[in-house]
Amino acid sequence: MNEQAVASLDQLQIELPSWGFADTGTRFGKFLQDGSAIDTADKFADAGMAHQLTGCCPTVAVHVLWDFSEEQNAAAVAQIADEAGVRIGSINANLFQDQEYKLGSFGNPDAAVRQQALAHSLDCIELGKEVGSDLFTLWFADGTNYPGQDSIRKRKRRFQEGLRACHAALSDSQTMLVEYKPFEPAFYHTDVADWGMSYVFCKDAGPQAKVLVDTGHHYAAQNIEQIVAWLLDERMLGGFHFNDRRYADDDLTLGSIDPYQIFRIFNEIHDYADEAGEYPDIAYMVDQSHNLKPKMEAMIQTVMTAQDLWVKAALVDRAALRKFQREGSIVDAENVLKTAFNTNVDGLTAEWRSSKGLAADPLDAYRKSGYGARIAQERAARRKELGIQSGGSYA
Ligand code: PSV
Ligand code: MN
Repeated sequence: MNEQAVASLDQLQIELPSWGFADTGTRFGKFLQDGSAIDTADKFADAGMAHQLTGCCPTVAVHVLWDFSEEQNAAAVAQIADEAGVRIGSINANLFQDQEYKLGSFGNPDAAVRQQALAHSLDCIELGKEVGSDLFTLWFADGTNYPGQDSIRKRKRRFQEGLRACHAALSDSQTMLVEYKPFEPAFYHTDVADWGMSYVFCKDAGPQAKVLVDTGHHYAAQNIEQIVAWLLDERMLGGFHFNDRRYADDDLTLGSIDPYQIFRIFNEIHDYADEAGEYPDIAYMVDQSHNLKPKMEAMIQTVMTAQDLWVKAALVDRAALRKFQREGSIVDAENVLKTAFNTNVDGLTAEWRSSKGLAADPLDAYRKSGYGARIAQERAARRKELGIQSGGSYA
């Protein structure tokens, strides 16, 4: 079982977000870090370093408005990625920042704004084709803040129209991922508020549309592993955004609040694979922007946590679990999960890393590499030259 669990780590390729390396914060404040990325090349360099240390983060998610520009076109960003030893991963549309989107993008009551949102989405799909990225990711800030502000049903139909048009533009190899979020920035109703709405939209749009589960985008008591199990069974789970949450936001480190929950999610994936004979095709992506933790360390910590919990979930004794489930031995069945969760897997993750020529502890290797101090010094100096405000001492 141990060997299988170690080998299963090959299935867990984790995409890092370009936006996770730059200075970001909450709407109340940003705490700047000297070592944070100033430009796209910095973001890719950091992601490349994280991949070099962990061996499982070969792609980087990009946010179109933040990573591409007139001067920095698809070919230029692809070249930056190549130089950093990684590839461009999912293409994330930005349908929430422009002034026109005050009343929404795909759901906007004004047809001209909906057209603008669609045109941007189609550009993202084309960009994906140009850089060889097969994932097109959609998250919508759309919704309303007050009862009566707009027709919920009309907005739903406008969304269906837009999503169908996106799907029609996909190449055969492209998948469109539709993310949901219960609230924020819209607080009365959100157009894609939960997995059911995302599922309905995807089914309506076409076979290449799948649901994206951001682990932070759920109400507190929601059973996320059940959502995952259902989506797996329906072959509708397209990907994850990894993070954790406490109250309202989604930017805490994966597994920092409730590691057992992530274990239970991974358990559903291993269980599915055990039954199906193969792992499902899922995009595992990090979506975290750290305001307090040093960004590189937080990213490496996230990847290591994901690997730990993945291996623990792979250690679940499925034969025993099925037997206890058949017999109705609830205590024993639950203990099968707990035993796996409580197993120390440091030796197993180290074994996988050593088979790839990696250090047993990537975080320790990062700290010893001096990379953090180097980027803090170099970027602080560059900020000074550019006249950009510099941050604190975090590396
Ligand atoms: C929204 O909260 C979200 O989770 C979406 O995935 C965005 O693309 C990402 O954060 C970055 O804003
Ligand atoms: Mn997300």
